[in-house]
Amino acid sequence: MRKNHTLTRAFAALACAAVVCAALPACGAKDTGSTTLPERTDVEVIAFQQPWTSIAKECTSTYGPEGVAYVEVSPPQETVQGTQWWTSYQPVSYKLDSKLGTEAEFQDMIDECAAAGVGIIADVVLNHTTGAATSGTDGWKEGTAGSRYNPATGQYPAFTDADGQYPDGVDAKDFHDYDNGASINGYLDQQEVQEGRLSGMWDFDTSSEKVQDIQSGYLAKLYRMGVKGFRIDTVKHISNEDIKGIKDRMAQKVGKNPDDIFWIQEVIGNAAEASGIQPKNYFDTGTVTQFAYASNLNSALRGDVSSLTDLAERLGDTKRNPFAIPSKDANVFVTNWDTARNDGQAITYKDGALYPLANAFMLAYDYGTPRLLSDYRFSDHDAGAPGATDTSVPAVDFDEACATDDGDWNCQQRWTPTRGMIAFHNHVHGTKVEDMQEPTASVIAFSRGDKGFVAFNNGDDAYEHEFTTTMPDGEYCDVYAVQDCSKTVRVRKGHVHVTIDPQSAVALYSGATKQTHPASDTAVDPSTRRH
Ligand code: ARE
Repeated sequence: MRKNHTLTRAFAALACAAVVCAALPACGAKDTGSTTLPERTDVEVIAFQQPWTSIAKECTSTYGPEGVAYVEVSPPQETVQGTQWWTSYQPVSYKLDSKLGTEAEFQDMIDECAAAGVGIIADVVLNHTTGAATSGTDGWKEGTAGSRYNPATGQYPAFTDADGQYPDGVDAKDFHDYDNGASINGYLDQQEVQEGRLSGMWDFDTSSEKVQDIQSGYLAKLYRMGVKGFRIDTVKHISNEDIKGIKDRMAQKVGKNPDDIFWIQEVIGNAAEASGIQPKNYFDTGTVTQFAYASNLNSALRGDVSSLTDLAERLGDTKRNPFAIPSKDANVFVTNWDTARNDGQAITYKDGALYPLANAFMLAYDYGTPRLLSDYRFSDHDAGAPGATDTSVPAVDFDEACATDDGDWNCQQRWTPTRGMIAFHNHVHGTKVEDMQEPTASVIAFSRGDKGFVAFNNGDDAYEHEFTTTMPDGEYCDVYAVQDCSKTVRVRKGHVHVTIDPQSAVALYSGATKQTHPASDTAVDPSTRRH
């Protein structure tokens, strides 16, 4: 059912004004006429393993008012059954009936998020279906929507297309048969990576017209429902020609220019691997994930944060580094769900204060489009979302889940530094990073034109210093520390004198001043705690 957008929008604005505005700098920043919505650019949050009904509510109460542009949802199609999170990455049909909700709930989520100003990005898995069964697990099985499939023979009759052109779905002939169904053993041979089986999963022959038709039909359906973009899983395992073929067909089906379709491709760059599977092969079809960004932040935040001064040049300048990804093509993140679960690969919520600090750097700096992660807490790599069964994940009430510091969910989307830095990011958009300063190895500071200033300290001691800044004189809210402007910082004649707490930051922007926050002594809502 379509929601009344005007009403929902008005409600979001009201909620913003009544509940969070005193605490949320972005509120009131841009008057769009009848309603007041925050500034919004390109910030994306991954709502990992969250049911559609829960995301819809979070769009209205949090993502919309705080200025998030996109929420990336876990794969929405039918999958194998199982409590583990990674069952989402083993599709058995493109029916929108998964552990995370039904097609009707998916549609409602798209509509409710749109009403709050937030676009949905669907994570889509096109490279493969499920693990090929070993002798102990042979035979027909059922997916989360009850579709039958046979992982021993490669029969997946429910992969039909919307037009009824392929009523029998797919079978073994529709998959690559590299080396008699061998799994990928290394990444030096492009053909092996793109035609072999990833972790033993049946690998679609994405060069075939039939497969491209079925998959582009699935994407077109999502687009027509209102999905605003796609995160394409495992793109380095699909040739760039095949990816282009699928995207072009999908664009044709929805009557759009392929260049106008937001397309984020998961390509894990690694200079030691085959040249045909590197990120640069995919710049023509969309943005690519910049895993080097996560690993650079990981080492810098645990060591010398001052080493980040030339990060954009190191990672983005293709003349300097043949494996670089230009800023406009890069999708950046501190961690995703994979790196978060692989010990030591990234800074995660388990690293305490370093995690909001790393995310704040990403939102303050100017390289790539930023992606945050809303995850649950875990100790077991494979564990599904709290309460997950073989076929469903229970709805999450984030007001409740985020009320204390030790709940099941990390609630990153509600932390004070997250809210403040999203607003900062949206406000300084279009300005350059200037006046870089690194007075010690554990401190780095810069301005964003005349619109923002930020200083980071990853050391164990507080650091007091007078920095220079290109911001005009004024008394600004420290949006990293507080939501209610109870802590301010003065800029005088291009100088700003601050004390930065250990493993913390100071952040100010011209949209959040003492004047725009009259209720500076308002108590902060506990559900919006820091971390
Ligand atoms: C699960 C089980 C396996 C089992 C398989 C089939 O864990 O034991 O064999 O099912 O039954 C996720 C999980 C996997 C899970 C899979 C399917 O992480 O554990 O397998 O879902 O349920 C490579 C790819 C990259 C991929 C990573 C994980 O290149 O695309 O591996 N990332 C995406 C997603 C994952 C997801 C999948 C793909 C599968 O983000 O969440 O897997 O859809 C080097 C290379 C990288 C390589 C990396 C790890 O760094 O450069 O390219 O990444 O090593 O091998």
